[in-house]
Amino acid sequence: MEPHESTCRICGGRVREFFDFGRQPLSDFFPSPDQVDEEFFFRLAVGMCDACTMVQLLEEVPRDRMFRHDYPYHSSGSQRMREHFADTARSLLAGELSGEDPFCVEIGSNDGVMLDVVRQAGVRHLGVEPSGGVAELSRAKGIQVRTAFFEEATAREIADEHGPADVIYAANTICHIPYLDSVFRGVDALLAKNGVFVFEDPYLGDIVARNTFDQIYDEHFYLFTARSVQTAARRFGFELVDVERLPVHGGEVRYTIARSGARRPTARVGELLAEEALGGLGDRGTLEKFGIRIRRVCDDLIARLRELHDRGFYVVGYGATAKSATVINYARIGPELMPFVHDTTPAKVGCLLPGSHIPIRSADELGPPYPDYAVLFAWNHFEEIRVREKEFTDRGGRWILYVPEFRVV
Ligand code: DWN
Ligand code: SAH
Ligand code: ZN
Repeated sequence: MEPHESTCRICGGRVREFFDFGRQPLSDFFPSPDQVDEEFFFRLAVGMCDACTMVQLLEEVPRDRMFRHDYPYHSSGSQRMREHFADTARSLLAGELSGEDPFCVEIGSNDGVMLDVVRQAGVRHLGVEPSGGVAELSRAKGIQVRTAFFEEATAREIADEHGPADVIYAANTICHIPYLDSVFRGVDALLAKNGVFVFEDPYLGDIVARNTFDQIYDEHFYLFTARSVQTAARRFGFELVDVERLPVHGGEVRYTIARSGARRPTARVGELLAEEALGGLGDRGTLEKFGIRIRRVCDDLIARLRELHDRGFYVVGYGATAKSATVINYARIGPELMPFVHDTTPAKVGCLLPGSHIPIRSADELGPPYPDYAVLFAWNHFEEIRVREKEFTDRGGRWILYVPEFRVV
């Protein structure tokens, strides 16, 4: 095999690289100053399968390195996401979970932000969450959760113990699982005859359109489209029966999958497939052009940060996101240009950003005195953050956004 190729995890076809971010650290391991020797690096490169169009990473990071007891991301850390997941739970409860004694399984339930609403409704549920710390947090709320990776064997055990699931739901998790074949076989073993497998993940169409290239990092093994999800589902005896575009995390799609023949696909499926074909989302040329824009945005960002630094301005970062690892390490932003990144997550504060080792300070320490500029690495939470940090801009501070391109607001 050529060095810039791999074998498709779904269909065995040839995956050809379209962008290489080089050597990158684990995005969600924020070392304390005495842990910097423990960092793990890999080559972050992304390609598309010639045969089934699935966009995927070329190198896989072992799952136990990423999803550990101390996994730092807490889904409840954003007000908007709390509302999003409460709305999601309510709509499932009113629809697919409104039958007699329904059972809901969530893959990647994290701190229980979605399942807590299901629990409050008294509906049978089970979270499957390998990261022990966040699983523990949800258990403390009274949520049923199994500390495990969802895969075929786990699903069979759950089916044996609890019976079939009416809904298997996952948010920002299925794209994290390279062994998607095992996930589909597990869904086959666990899902009720007329049940649905519903999952939402960052959408390649939005990533390309909005240039949100930093959605590419170790945990995001797949970047889905309706076409690639439909093709994958069919391989395992399922059908894509609905799609819904979601505004969260910079643009996602919620896919609804049912057993083949169980449900008739909605018109929205055909519409999104047509839109993708029109936009050339399955064409290499589209992705190669996206790669050119990634390089340009990162070159521009580092040049502007150097210029601001040389002119004596004080620039920090805001949001120690997993995404930030990609942009910071690819553009080579270091503590000399950006002495701190501020974040509200207690577990991240006092630690360092992966790779760059920029120290993380709490959001409360943003000021006063405030910096001149703050680069927003949590651009997906801009509306919420600009309200929270109103004093920063009231006192003359400016936000720097780098997607879709560099701009000061
Ligand atoms: O897919 C994933 C998504 C759902 O969450 C995971 N692989 C990992 C993680 O990705 P991320 O770290 O890029 O997610 P967020 O939601 O963009 O992270 C926001 C960060 O910003 C958190 O560390 C909390 C912080 N924050 C803050 O400092 N002030 C957030 C808000 C809303 C704030 O006001
Ligand atoms: N659903 C939450 C969490 C997303 S972060 C949200 O949307 O905010 C991704 C989560 O997937 C992490 O909590 C991680 O531990 C979990 N995860 C990773 N691999 C998994 C697997 N094979 N089965 C179940 N959960 C998994
Ligand atoms: Zn393939």
